[in-house]
Amino acid sequence: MNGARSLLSTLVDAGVDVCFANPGTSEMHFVAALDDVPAMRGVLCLFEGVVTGAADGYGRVADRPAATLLHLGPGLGNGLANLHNARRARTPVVNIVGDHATYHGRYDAPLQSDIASIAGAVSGWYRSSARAGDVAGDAADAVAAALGPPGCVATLVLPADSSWSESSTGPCPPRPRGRPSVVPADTVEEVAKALRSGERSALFLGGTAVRADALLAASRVAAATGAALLGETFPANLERGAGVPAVERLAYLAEMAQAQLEGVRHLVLVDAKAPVSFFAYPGKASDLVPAGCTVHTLARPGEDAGGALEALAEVLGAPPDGSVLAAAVRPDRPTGAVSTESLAAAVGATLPEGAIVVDEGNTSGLFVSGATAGAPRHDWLTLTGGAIGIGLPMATGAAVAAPERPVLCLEADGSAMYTLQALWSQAREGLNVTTVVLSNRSYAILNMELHRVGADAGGPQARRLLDLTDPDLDFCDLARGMGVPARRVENAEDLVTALEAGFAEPGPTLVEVPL
Ligand SMILES: Cc1ncc(C[n+]2csc(CCOP(=O)(O)OP(=O)(O)O)c2C)c(N)n1
Ligand SMILES: [Mg+2]
Repeated sequence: MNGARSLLSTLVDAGVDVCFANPGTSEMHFVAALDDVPAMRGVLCLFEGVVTGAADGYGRVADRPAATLLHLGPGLGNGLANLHNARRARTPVVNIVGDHATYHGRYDAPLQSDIASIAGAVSGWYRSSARAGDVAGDAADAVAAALGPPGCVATLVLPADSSWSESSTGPCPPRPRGRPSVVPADTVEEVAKALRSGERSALFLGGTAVRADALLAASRVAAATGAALLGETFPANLERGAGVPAVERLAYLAEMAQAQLEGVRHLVLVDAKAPVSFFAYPGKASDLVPAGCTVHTLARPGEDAGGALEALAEVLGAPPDGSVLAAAVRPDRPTGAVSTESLAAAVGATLPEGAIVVDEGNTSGLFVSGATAGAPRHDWLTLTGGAIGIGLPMATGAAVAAPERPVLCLEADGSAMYTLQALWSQAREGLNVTTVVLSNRSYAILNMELHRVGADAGGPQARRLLDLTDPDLDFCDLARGMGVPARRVENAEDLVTALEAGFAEPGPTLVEVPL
């Protein structure tokens, strides 16, 4: 057995059985070994940003890593933005980067580059397997590191000779799975004391604390103490909808976030960082914690946030059935023109039970969250790291992780164009993804930011850099060219029909919504 085969077997034994891949010559033995280890599903993606975004979406939904396969430094670099988003989401990813054979490096062949530096920007764990006999053990370590908790991008570099040479060891059994550490009772007591003070308080929830079980406990705490429930602006995977306690997300715009936090004297972080402004603006605050507010940390990443919230609820004497659940309410099916409001209502009226919503709708998607608050229970995946171009790949990975669940991808037009190739992988793999392209023909948010940062009003040259016309993008033609059926809708009735058809039919569809 060569190193590549020992790698694939080790990954599969550790529960990593999907590999999103864009291979090159140095990865050929890995590719060849896929036929020896059929339990590993290889999914070809036509750009590395699709590979890495799909691995992120898979990990957020499956709670275990997918593998990537990337081609040396340039392939890794192409995938970097979505690895950055995965790092922010604390998604487990086993990031495999092929490299030249160890002895070839000193010749400085054209594809030679500083892989360690590129990987360093996003990796919580990094190793290069110097010998074929090391590969399996390194792979088992990579899976354990990726899983954490907290999850991270674990980058394993696979030199071509480590891949093709005979392994002295064969596959390696999985490492014991790490457990989240228990939050000390003292910490819980200290937070309970702050919440009992009678001063205005809020729980600030992120990471694992926005999953349903943790939200149930958080809601008990809120009901017992009057504390507000606030969520991170961009959660990795927020469970929401009818029957789940609702959490208000902190607004993207700093002044709106400041209004939400105004008067809060105790801010309790639960698997979240203290809130900061997304960008700096001249003359405005970066730190959004209000003056006079004490920040308490109930659970850090890697700690058992759900368990800590339950312990807190117990210490506070909150009744077990004290959570407040979102009621089942849907907007009426909208009629008339398509607008950001009728788009939101159409999604709210049709979203099926168990759906996964991938939200890269940006400015046009603003109202969808409100319109789906009482829709049947669903997951909401967002742009954790602010690096656009994740939506279509993330939807691809989510659909591979949960083939029985419909995936809705709300995708702004500008962001769609970064990684549009994901549609081809969705068609090839027959994934049930309904992509709604929000075609406002603009980098709309940047038009707004131009003013907010205090830059000059923006003349024609500036506007030309923020505008997506001339020529217009035809998303239906683009989708069809990659094997995905598509239609453009001109009114809300057609949008409702298109969404229902998209959810019901297997395989991908794309709906272009001119806004
Ligand atoms: C990787 C990356 N490149 C560039 C940007 C800067 N950026 C932020 S929003 C945006 C345009 C968004 O346009 P679109 O996706 O159409 O959403 P809209 O603002 O129109 O709602 C750009 C280019 C970014 N956030 N990430
Ligand atoms: Mg746009």
